[in-house]
Amino acid sequence: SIPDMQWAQVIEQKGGPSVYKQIPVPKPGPDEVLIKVRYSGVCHTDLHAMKGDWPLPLKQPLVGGHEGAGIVVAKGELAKGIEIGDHAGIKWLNGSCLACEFCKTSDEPLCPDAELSGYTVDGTFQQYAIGKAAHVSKLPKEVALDAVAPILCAGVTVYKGLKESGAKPGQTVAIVGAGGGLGSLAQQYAKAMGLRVIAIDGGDEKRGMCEQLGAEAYIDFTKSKDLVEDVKAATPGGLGAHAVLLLAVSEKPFQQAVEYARPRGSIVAIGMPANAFLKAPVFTTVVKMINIKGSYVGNRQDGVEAVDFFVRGLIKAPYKTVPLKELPEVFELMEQGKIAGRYVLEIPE
Ligand code: 8ID
Ligand code: ZN
Ligand code: ZN
Repeated sequence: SIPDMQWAQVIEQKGGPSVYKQIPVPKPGPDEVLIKVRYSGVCHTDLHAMKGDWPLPLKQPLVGGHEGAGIVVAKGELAKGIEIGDHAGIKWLNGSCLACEFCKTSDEPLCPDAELSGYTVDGTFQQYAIGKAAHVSKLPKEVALDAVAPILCAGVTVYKGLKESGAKPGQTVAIVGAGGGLGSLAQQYAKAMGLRVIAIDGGDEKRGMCEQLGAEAYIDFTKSKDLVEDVKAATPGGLGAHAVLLLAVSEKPFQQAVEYARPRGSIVAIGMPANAFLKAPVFTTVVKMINIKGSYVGNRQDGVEAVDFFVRGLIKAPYKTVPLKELPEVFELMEQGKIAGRYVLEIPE
């Protein structure tokens, strides 16, 4: 039976902190499902939401979280294609209008009426969370809910970003921020897609992890004397990377990537450091025919495909599990750039 009250992490005002407290259990609307969340990954976006450092208004008070995996326990009368008892995941895109031109052409993330989990609507850092039936990800019952949680944002996002990069099997992708949550999964998706990986991040713990995940080279941005030359030297023929995935939460790599991208290469901006700008010399961009673009989560089918890679056992990235009440400690480590891989919160039963 579904209780009236539940435990949640609640951000009461911009800047935080996130407070562990009891709040009412929400009721699903006609086109929604209620999911008993068992695990939720912690994405750096959740930290941006607590800080309120993006130019996008957010709900207050707010329950964060958008990598939630659990079990459907209630549904509205219009919720189709999903049943009580099914395993399901809530992603960043909690819902969209399904009627605008973007929704109709499988660009739901661009929907002007998109609802965002843990940002414009309450997310998955609570025992019971709501998602639109059309957008929740169905998960096979044999899949472990803790391990699959990070796929719901980090996995989908980097899989889509790699597709958007246009990199083909055998080509080289430089992953900037490779040691973080998105980066660790990006290395596994890249490998599964037949790409060669150069990992860029800082510190020896991340070096060890990246080497285990299959990176052919690890470049430590905190130690390299000439990062551009080091990245180029790690690519076949020294020509530069066919694709660069920018996942870091700092501005510098967004202004540097054009220097080590291969001629005709692509640069995909995914990380969203606050107040940062993409800047590239026009001359270099033109004469190298560089393609610079952004990539924002994925559509529903990208979600299906990203989960499918995971279900087939192709994606194995490290994560650590801690109880929901320890979210503030996770945010602290994240702020300091000290997390290799992902943290997953275990939600109390
Ligand atoms: O749809 C999207 N575009 C989307 C989806 C999900 C997340 C975008 N994001 C954004 C988040 O909001 C955040 O801004 O992607 C960014 C990365 O999220 P994350 O992977 O969850 O963050 P993390 O685990 O903290 O990893 C960041 C890594 O970047 C490294 C850090 O050491 C860390 O490992 N890093 C930094 I900060 N500066 C670096 C630099 N100069 C760097 N790595 C290389 N060079
Ligand atoms: Zn996210
Ligand atoms: Zn729409």
